[in-house]
Amino acid sequence: MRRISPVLQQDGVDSDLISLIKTILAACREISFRVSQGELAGVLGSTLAENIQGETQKKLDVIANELLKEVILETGVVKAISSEEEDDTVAGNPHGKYLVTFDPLDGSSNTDINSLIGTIFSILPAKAELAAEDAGQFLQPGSAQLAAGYVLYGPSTMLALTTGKGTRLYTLDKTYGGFLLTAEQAAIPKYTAEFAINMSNQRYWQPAMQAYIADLLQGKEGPRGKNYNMRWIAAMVGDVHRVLCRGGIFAYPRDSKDPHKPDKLRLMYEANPMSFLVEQAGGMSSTGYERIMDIVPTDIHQRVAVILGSKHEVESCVAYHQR
Ligand code: AFP
Repeated sequence: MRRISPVLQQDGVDSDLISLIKTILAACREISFRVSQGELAGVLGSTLAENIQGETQKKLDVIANELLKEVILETGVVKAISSEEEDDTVAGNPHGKYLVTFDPLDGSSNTDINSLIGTIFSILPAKAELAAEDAGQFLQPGSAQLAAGYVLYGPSTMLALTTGKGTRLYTLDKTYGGFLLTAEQAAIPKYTAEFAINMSNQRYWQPAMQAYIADLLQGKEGPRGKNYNMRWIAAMVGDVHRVLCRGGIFAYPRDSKDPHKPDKLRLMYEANPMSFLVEQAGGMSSTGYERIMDIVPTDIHQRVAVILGSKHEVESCVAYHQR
């Protein structure tokens, strides 16, 4: 089985970008170890703090954020970072070539129940004309991403990574300490009969999503003519991993539950990197009205509606929005 560097070299990835990716993965290996130690390492439970998103931070959120921040800034090739857990961007080397955004621990409410969690990251080109301190650096559409990936801390620790030449899956070999290529190319089936959505929000969705899910629930007897199954992991990283492995549609649509927060998922830390991975695996990603990776952000902590997965199913869902 092949290690990461030769695979990325073969894909023609810049050597600085390769070492940046490997540095991020070194931090993820450390997070993986601490996660696997659980209560023994005293990493479970909450802190007393809230992050910029108004969510209570878990101890692991803070640990993972500090680990990633430190190693990424030490590389010297990064001009600035933006983390879901930080109010503001953090400046690095003024001459750095790259920007990194990350969600250090996605699905953190799963930590205390020993369920799936992960780290999501995205790498963008730095803008030479803007200072490292300028958050405007990050206001680039997802289509500008140079690389994106997640590390899933599950029964095995897995990495999904794209640099724009397909999406590859790697598994952490804990005996040798590195990630080995275990799926050359993730390929999301075009058709599916599985959906993932938080059904408890149903009454708050917009009419298009209400109608779409209502039709899926009618199964064989309804307009879609087949029975659908449902899954919900409450960690996007786990739901997207399932979609990459066997297809499906994942949605976190706009809702009216909290008028101050119509969308839940974060564009730069969750939606863009996952959309890049999904598109590179032959899937599709949309808000229902536009391609997610075409959105030009106006704020680093912007949220967005997300519908992604098997191409034909996402197209069907988008059609309900366009009616
Ligand atoms: P946290 O990382 O704050 O736990 O949020 C996870 C998440 O943003 C995303 O990964 C899940 O798909 C979604 O929230 C789960 O939301 P529900 O609370 O509605 O299940």
